[in-house]
Amino acid sequence: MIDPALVAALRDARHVCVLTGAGVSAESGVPTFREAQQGLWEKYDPQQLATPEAFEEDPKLIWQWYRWRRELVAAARPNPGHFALARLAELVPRFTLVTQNVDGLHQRAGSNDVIEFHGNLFDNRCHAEGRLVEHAPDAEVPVCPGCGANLRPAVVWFGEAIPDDALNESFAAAADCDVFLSVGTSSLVYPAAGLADIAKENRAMVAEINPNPTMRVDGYDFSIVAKAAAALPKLVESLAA
Ligand code: BV8
Repeated sequence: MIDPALVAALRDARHVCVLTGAGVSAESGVPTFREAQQGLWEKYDPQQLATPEAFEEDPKLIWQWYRWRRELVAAARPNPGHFALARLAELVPRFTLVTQNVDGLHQRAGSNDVIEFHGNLFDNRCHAEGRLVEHAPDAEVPVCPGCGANLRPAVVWFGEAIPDDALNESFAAAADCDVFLSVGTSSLVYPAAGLADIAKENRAMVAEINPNPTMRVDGYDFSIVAKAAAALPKLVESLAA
């Protein structure tokens, strides 16, 4: 499953950068973005729900969707894929973990300094002022204690900019790393999907871990056609051996 040349590249690496997507949390029971719509949410397109327009049109509906996802994630546990990435950070001189996931499972598996490129499901932000609000009043649509505007989950919606720090730190890490791992992502959502290209342009070795190789894989150096919770522990074992 794991190409020895990839293990050798990881062993010689000064800096390893990893981008994860919904696939790394699939084995924790968190449906991927494409599979997310179950039950009463089946008839909704997540890319339509995860927009400021949808929130302004029907904040009650959008809050119901996020509460449903919060309950689902709160009941989930990190899987061996998450734990292997926390371990990998200890085995290389410099490690950067960028995630598109808003579930916080990397942190619960012990990963530090995770760059949450699309925000976090459990934090709240004032939709008008943009500032984080610690404790959201318990209401169908909680409002900002400061200005009275609606609060919303502190995630990045389609059409909204990636927070500057997350964007700049991720682009810098992709440009500086020797090995870039793209794990459990369909590589369709930008600018996250552009990080692997930046790594490639800067002569990093790029590997994809995905049971369904994406169309980008031809431009990569390694394609590990496997599930994250199977491949990542094997990769770390080989490196630690
Ligand atoms: C912006 C938070 C501009 C919310 C999310 C360039 C070209 C085309 C379009 C664009 C472009 N640039 C910008 C756009 C528009 C848009 C975009 O990319 N659209 C796409 C759909 C075409 N991008 C944006 O709108 C971004 N903002 O550009 O702003 C701007 C600039 C300045 C000022 C103002 C504005 C913001 C995008 C962020 C949206 N928010 N999430 C929430 O969660 O509610 S995106 C969300 O969907 C996730 O965070 C993630 O990023 C994405 C889902 O993708 P994946 O994680 O990859 O999951 P997916 O289900 O697709 O695939 C799962 C994969 O896992 C599969 O490949 C599967 O095979 C694999 N898998 C399954 N099981 C396993 C597995 N792998 C391993 N192990 C397993 N067991």
